[in-house]
Amino acid sequence: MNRFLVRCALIVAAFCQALPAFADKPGVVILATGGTIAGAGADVAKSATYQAAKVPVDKLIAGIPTLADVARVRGEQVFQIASESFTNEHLITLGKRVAALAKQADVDGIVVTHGTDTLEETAYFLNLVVHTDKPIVVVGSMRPGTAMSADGMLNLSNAVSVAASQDARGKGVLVTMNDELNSGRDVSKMINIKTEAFKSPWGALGMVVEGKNYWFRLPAKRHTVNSEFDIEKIDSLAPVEIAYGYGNVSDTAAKALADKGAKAIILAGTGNGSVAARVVPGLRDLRAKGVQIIRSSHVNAGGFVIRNAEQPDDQYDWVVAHDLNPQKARILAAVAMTKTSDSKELQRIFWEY
Ligand code: DAS
Repeated sequence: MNRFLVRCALIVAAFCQALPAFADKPGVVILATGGTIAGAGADVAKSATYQAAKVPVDKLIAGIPTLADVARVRGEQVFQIASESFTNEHLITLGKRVAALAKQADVDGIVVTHGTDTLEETAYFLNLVVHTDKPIVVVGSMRPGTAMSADGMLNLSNAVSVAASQDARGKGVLVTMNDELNSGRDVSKMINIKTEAFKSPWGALGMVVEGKNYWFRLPAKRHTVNSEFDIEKIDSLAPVEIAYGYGNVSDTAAKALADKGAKAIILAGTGNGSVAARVVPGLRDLRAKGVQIIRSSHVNAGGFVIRNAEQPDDQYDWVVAHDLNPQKARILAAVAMTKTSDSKELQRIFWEY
């Protein structure tokens, strides 16, 4: 009997000895949604041929034992989909879960694992609607974990260390890919085949190297706790669609989207967000019927669309998306139009966010 009691005492002592270290560590929740970071392929030599959204979150966590050195980590499988299949409803569900977790005292940071195709949209959406200064880090990977030189393990490890860090608080939603710290507002996927796929037109905020954050700049636009939009008061997003601009374009797509109920059309325009002269009358008809027309640019490194440059926006009562690419402009318009349909208010919002 004595030997049994001694063994119990030793176990309790060991647990108490380890407890402060474990209890002292920040709490990080990983919300998994799918994508390549959860992808699996049949061949270690295949980094582009695989199936996304296969590996469950607990397996992702188990695959990186060192996470426990940084934080008390637990996972939730919110979705298991390729991110090209995200919908507005997915955004709302995810946003509400992030906001609820951010309120919990035992949660110090949140990581969202996500496909890379629409990662930039989700990151921007969370940046706009989740009221917390705790780190929220969105992360994906360009290669599945089954491939040589897979990038997901380090990307996820970096995301957890950033989410667990004090100095990442109050910087808005962050994206950690390829050792960089990018703003969820600015970053977008610039190419679909390199591990260095994500770039911010105005530069990364910093780097994360061996678990340490190195900051070089801070976000300038409103986000998270300074946002006028709150996911707790949003149950659906306004229907906003995108019409692509190119040589020989007509107003067919914009009109068809409006006929299907779009409350705003984002013009993925050429160059300065330019609009072909033959398309303007049809767009002005849509504006007269109450549809918002928002000019963005589909130039690759990010547009810079300002009012009344090549289009008389004041005369047409159109809005400009400034430096937001079309897919991010859609997110902002879809959120903003849950509160206003006034074009001047929308323009203020596009300047501020
Ligand atoms: N289909 C892509 C996606 O889920 C895979 C990826 O790159 O994550 O976004």
